[in-house]
Amino acid sequence: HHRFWETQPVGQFNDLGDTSLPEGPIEPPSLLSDVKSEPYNLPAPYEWTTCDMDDEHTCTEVYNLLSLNYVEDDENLFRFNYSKEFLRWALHPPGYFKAWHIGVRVKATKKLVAFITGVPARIRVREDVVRMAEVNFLCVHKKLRSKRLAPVMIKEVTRRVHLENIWQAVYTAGVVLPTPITTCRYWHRSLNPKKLIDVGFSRLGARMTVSRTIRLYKLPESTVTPGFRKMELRDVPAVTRLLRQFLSQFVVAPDFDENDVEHWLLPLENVVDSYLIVSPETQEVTDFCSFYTLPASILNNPNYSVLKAAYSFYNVSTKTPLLQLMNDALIVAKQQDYDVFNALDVMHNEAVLKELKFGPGDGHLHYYLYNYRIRNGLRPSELGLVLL
Ligand code: YNC
Ligand code: MG
Repeated sequence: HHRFWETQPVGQFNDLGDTSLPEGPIEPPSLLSDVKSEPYNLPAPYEWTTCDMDDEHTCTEVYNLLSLNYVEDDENLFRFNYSKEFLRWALHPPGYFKAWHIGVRVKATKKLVAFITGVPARIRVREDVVRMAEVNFLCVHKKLRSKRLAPVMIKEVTRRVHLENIWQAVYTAGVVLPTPITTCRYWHRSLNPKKLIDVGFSRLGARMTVSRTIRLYKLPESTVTPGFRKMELRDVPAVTRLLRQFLSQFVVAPDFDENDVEHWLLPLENVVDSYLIVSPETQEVTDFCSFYTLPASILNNPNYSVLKAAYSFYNVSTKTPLLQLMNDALIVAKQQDYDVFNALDVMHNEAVLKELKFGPGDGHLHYYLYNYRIRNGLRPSELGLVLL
């Protein structure tokens, strides 16, 4: 039973398998003049705030809230530790709206205690390119949980999205809500197995020793594909063409233009990294791979405080096999001292994860659309979208 979600225009569990329901928007857009012009009411001790992430003090407040209260693993060993640079990047794509970066403060002390964000995106669902909000970073301070603050925050971000004449959204969560369009699994590739075992991220396999494990995950010192190099500004047009062509095969995928590619994929230190392969013969960009940097705080370990994790982002292989391309990504991640390389089983990833010595994680990542129905549900391999 979902007291809040049952009231929202999302696919409901009861509707699953009902082939009479059409695909597309669940509710038509309202008139903009009918969108509530005042924010939703918060419980009396709290007030809304719009977070200017360019403001160093505000950005630090958001960083502190998330670093202490955002997503943890099931065993509470790790907590996501998005960096300030990462948050600014994630929240400032082309055409972003500052009003969609929403905080809640305690009136009396001005302490920031909750947060939710949206950023605009064009998402293609089959043939239709739909303007959507990507909603992320929903967080309520640990001391204010289970007080039904989250539904108010979701309604408020929805209101502010509607004010921009946008009526759909996409989001991911580790919890099951009505109803996922697909459910993906994270896979993990050890780069620093000794540390991963020490901090409880992985366990020593049966009949394995630490030294055998280190040997198992050893990678070459340098990348193997000729023409493999970091992406530069001048590559934006070629990467955009390559990526658009590649993403066109998936049922749900972003509709990236050159501005989006420059923002989301041009390397930004400790935030996002992209590499490509230029054919030595034709000078064409033939292949592309990328990952973003999302460290995790290691909770209660005497020896280590941070796990440095890379997350596979978008990979396009046309000439170089995906296996070799992602192996080169692993090699550069290892050179840059990442402890682990994570990837979802989206796009074509599943086919290469096992051979690259990724192991399946526990826990799932569910993908959702707001106010857009997809009839049958998708396989992870039909999804061409990675959120942060
Ligand atoms: C969640 N993650 O089911 P029902 S992911 C959505 N996403 O409602 P309360 C969630 N809904 O079931 P708490 C959710 N988690 O009764 C819980 N809910 O209908 C639902 N954790 O509210 C839940 N960040 O305030 C229930 O719960 C209702 O105090 C209960 O707060 C929840 O960013 C939360 O995991 C998650 O900080 C804030 O537990 C809190 O527990 C917390 O009593 C740690 O809420 C951090 C964490 C979530 C990461 C993410 C994506 C969010 C998507 C939100 C939905 C967007 C919809 C589209 C809006 C734009 C539309 C347009 C156009
Ligand atoms: Mg609450």
